[in-house]
Amino acid sequence: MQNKVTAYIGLGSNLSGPRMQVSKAANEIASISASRVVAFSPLYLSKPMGPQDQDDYINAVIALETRLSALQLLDALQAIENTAGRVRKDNRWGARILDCDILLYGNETIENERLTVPHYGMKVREFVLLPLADIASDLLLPDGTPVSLLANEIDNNGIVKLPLLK
Ligand code: A4P
Ligand code: MG
Repeated sequence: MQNKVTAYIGLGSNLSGPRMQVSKAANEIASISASRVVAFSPLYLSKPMGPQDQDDYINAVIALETRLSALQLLDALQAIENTAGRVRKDNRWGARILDCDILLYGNETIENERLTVPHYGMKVREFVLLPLADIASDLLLPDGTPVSLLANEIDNNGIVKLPLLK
């Protein structure tokens, strides 16, 4: 088994009870083998990126310490998406029950048929940068860019941080 790596996972949902979907996904991520959740950001309510004829999204980011390889982690996340009832459609950026993206995998840059890490959109998405900065304010991307700098500079697009549920 390989060394421990901290991976950051972006969660998004805008169908079938998005808050519940994201909370349920967080619980399932907590039971991924050889892994441990080290932080779970607040939930955010964000305007849809892409087609506007869809509901707002719930987004959050989880930090996961893992001994799985990046591809093993992707398999585990896709199984969680499938269990949630995710149906893959051809409509780019369309509504979805659950999206689990690997934003970062340690300090690695990965480019293969199944994975692009850092996630290709993460530097320009407020619904990724704000929750990520909440749980990893000192983090640098593999190219050296501070997450806090990106989070401070991004247009917030009307995103709202939700209060923690009591
Ligand atoms: N893949 C490559 N790199 C990665 C990675 N780093 N993490 C591959 C996860 N998967 C990765 O993914 C398609 C393929 O990407 C996978 O089979 C995997 O091998 P998918 O989840 O089936 O497709 P997708 O998520 O619909 O595509 P895409 O382009 O990644 O969607 P996005 O870019 O994530 O956009 N608006 C708001 N407010 N909040 C959102 O969360 N999300 C989307 C989806 C649109 N608008 C949104 C939000
Ligand atoms: Mg995805």
